[in-house]
Amino acid sequence: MAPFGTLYTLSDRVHPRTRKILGAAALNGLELEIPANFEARVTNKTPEFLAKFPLGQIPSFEGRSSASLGSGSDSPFFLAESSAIAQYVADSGPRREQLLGRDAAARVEPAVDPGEGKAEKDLRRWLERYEGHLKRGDGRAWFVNAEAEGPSLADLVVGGTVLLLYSTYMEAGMREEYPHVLGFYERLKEIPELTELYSGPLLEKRKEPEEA
Ligand SMILES: N[C@@H](CCC(=O)N[C@@H](CS)C(=O)NCC(=O)O)C(=O)O
Repeated sequence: MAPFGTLYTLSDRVHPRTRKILGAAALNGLELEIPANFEARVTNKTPEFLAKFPLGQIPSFEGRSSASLGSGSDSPFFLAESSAIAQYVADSGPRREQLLGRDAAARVEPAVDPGEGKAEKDLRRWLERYEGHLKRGDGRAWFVNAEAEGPSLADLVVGGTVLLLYSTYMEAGMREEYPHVLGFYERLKEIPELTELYSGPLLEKRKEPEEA
C-alpha cells in the first residue's frame, strides 16, 4: 500500500516536533514516508520546497490525496505546522475518536505545548499543573480519555514534552518529584506502537539551571 503521505523532517532521528505526528500515525496504522535525502536548512530552502511550503520550515507534510478536502482524489496538498499535521494524521485513521476525543474540550489540550523554551520556574509550574491533573480522583491514566480508551493526541503532545524534559533537563531525582507525570510517561511508553518513539535515553546528571 502506498504511504499515507510524505513528512519532510530529519531522517536520522526523531525531531521533537514530529513525535506527536509519528505517534498519531503509528496508532492509526498510517505509514509516513520520510525522504532519506532530506537535508535540514538545505532541502527546505530550495525553490521546489518553498513553492510547496512558503515558510520553508520542518516538519512539513505532503498528502497523496486530498479527497477529504474536496479537491479530488489525486491532487497533492501541503500542510505546514506540526500541530496541524498531527491533527490531520490523527483524524485520518481508525483511531480518530481515541486520538481526537468525542467533544471539543478534548481537542483543546493538544494545542498546549508549554514545555518549550521555558525557565525552570515556568517548567515547574507546568509540571505541577499536569501532576495535579493526573492525580485527580484515584489518579488518571490519560489526560482526556478513560484508561481503557488509550492515549489521545493530548497525551502524545504532553508525552513528547515530558520526554524532552527527561532527556535534556530532569535527572532521575527531579523526575520522581512528579510521580504521576512519571507514571504517565511510563504508561505511554508501554503502548507497543509508541515504545520506540517515546523511549530515552534519559538524562543521568543534570546541568545547573540558568537563572531566568
Ligand atoms: N510552529 C512550527 C514551528 C516550525 C519550526 O520552527 N521549525 C524549525 C525547526 S525546529 C525550522 O524549520 N526552522 C528553519 C527555518 O525557520 O528556516 C511547528 O510547530 O511546526
